[in-house]
Amino acid sequence: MSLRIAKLRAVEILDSRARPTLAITLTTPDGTRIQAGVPSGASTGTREAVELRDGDPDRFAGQGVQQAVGHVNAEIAQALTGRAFASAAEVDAALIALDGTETKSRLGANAIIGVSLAAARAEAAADGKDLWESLARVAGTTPRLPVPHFNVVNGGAHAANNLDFQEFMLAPLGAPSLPEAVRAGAEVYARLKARLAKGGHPTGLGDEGGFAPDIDRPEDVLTVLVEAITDAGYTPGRDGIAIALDPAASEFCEDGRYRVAGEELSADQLIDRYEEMVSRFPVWSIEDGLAEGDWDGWARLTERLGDRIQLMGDDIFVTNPAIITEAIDRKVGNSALIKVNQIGTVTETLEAMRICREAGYTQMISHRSGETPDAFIADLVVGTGCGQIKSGAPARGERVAKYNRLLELADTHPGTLPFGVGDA
Ligand code: 2PG
Ligand code: MG
Repeated sequence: MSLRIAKLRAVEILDSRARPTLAITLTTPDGTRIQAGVPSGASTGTREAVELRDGDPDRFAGQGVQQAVGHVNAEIAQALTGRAFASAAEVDAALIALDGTETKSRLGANAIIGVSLAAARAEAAADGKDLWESLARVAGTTPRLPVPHFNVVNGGAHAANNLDFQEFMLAPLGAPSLPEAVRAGAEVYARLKARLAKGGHPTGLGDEGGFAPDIDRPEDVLTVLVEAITDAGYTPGRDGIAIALDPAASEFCEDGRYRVAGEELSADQLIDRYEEMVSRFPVWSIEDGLAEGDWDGWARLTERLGDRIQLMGDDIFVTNPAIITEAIDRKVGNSALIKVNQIGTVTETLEAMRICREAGYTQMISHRSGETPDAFIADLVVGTGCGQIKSGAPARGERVAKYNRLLELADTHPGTLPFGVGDA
């Protein structure tokens, strides 16, 4: 296979939060146009690859991405066009070398990931394969349809309510198939809306399409969720619909103290609180239960709850192969959230996932709170067979684009793609 880029073009577009991001168009010598959209987070880890933002207060309050766009259209296009690459991994290596920084800050991780996503698609096209099949070949993995994790209640940095925990997700672990899992998510979402309205809570939405009620205690949200699951006719728990949390604790941690619903807790008090939640509610996974800098707290959390539930690192691991390796050594967490733009290339993303697989750490592919309709991550989760994805609520176009792509793959590959979380 030979991957050639005839033309590379970036445009400044808007993401789902009215903030600028990049759309990339890669044109191959035969005229095929391949596109990619770049996601962007709000509750970011401090060690993520660095997005390049213009900082010009007169445009988009400093959030413009004209410099990143300019880098794609000039320096990156110049370096990549007209060359024959043996693989998308070679394109990624060229991007990393061209940028020359540890954090992709010179050309911008947003510019680099956009080109990397397009290159992965170009590789699939050159091979005559679907993107998920091509990614499975590159990663050496067995494809599988994942359990979608629907973020139905939003708080923290994603909503203007009093809720400190950022995400409450429905995980239909017991669903017999992907379409049934999607149906379960949508049906509970509707019941939840009705329950919240009945309880006098506003049913406005947060950034990821989940409801943003003014409920401040996480336990009270969990109670309503269990009621909504039951209302919709499902069984709360791992045989039916379980719950996954992303407190995004870095956002409410200050000087080693955690502020939850007006209370100030130590890491150990918060761990006690999680233990109680896991006992009282069908919580099967907690992401970023403690802050990204609290490695000792994380180790204690893992010791206490690691054999009962999934303890997933997002802000703390930032999809970084070196950090994940350190975490495995220090017995921190047992699972990693995977976001392509946290590390900045598809190749490094696949490497982070390989390290997790070899250590028995589970993985969940994730969207960002700022999204485009690009459904790349749906193909990524299927190809890598890691069994879990989160893409927000079963509502809003940029969120359901991913779930709908999964539905399409389930329909076109009946019987050949297994469904479920699988093994680590
Ligand atoms: C998270 C993500 C995605 P953001 O914390 O897991 O839900 O949020 O993209 O804002 O970092
Ligand atoms: Mg997170």
